[in-house]
Amino acid sequence: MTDLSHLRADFPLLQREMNGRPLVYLDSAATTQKPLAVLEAMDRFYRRHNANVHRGAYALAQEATELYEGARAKVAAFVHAASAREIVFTRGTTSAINTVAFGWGLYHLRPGDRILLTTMEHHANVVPWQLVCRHTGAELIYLPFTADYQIDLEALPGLLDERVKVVGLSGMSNVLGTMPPVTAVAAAARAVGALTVVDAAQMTPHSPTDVQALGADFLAFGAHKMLGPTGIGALWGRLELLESMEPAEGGGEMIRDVGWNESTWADAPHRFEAGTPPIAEAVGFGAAVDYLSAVGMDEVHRHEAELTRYALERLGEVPGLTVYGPADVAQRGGAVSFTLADIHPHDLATILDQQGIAIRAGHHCAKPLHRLLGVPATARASFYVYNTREDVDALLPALAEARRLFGVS
Ligand code: 7TS
Repeated sequence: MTDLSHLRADFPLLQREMNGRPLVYLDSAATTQKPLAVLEAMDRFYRRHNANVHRGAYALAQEATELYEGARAKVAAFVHAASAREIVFTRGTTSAINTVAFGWGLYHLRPGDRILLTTMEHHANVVPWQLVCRHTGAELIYLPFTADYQIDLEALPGLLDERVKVVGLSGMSNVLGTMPPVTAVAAAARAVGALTVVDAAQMTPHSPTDVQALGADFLAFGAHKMLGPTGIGALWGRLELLESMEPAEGGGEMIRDVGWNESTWADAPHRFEAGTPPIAEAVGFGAAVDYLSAVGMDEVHRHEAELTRYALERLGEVPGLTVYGPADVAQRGGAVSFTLADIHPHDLATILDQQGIAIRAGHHCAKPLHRLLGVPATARASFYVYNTREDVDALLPALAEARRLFGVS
């Protein structure tokens, strides 16, 4: 097994105890813990370099601007963007998708147009499109998934025709762990003239991302699911598309000129960054991608795949436990959702919490998907670089305790 256990020492929070037990953190799909390198970079920024960006003529403001723009270059390199200008800093994945929906969708969609999403999308890749449909008269259609929780590629040609203007899909489902063939879907979308928007909230943190090879048009992701701070994320977009888009938010920093009634916009990406941006957070984001690059994204992926395989194996030993997601580890990532007999997932999470284990329970912001699964909620364990086999092992006695308490035979 790839041994990344030495990394744990970099994460102060993982040294904590919870309910008298060493903390076992299995909720990285919700947010990841932060290494010292990120905490220190942000601390150093506020202690030594804090000033507003893009405005000051003085040296300190230039330092802050260089750090902010330097972080953009790091994030661009991390996803292999052709230029740092293709990276828009946003509040997170959600606001990155909204930037596309309200900057492109609102201006280009018309009645009769369609937006094709998958049935496993997070609300962040559903609701912005619903809002845009209300304004434009476009309609949503959905690509189903198969019995093995793969997107149904056989159904794709029947749904994807010239009426479809946008295809939106997540690079990895936060519930099922499914990793759809994004490159193939983007190519099919391109063939009918549709743009592809990839919700990479759960993709970019977990394996190497190459936006140029992917063939999509937009990619949305957030720092906090990849060791960085909350409050910042990125939208990657093809430069010519970004340059043709309208800003979804107006204010300072995003203009070229402002008159009493009309204004003109700055070039991309600043056109989409109205107001004072999250500067320290950008610095933290840059430190996070440096950290992940030093570990190596291939290594990160291998580690998680091994841990996921092990988790599926161990969870398979628990009577009455159902996993929702592909059985084949090659086709899925490290978010493992499950139910245990008829124990409510919230009860499960509470019992595990008493053992110091943090898992998520609920609909994970994917209500339509849970309706299809036929359950109102699932419990979910999710993994990242700092997790170990021991973390997975800790689940077993805790789940046995839940079965005992609820009298599951
Ligand atoms: N898309 C996917 C696939 C996600 O998993 C999430 C967050 C988002 C979008 C939204 O990201 P945000 O940072 O803008 O909120 N997913 C989860 C989760 O699974 N549990 O908590 C947040």
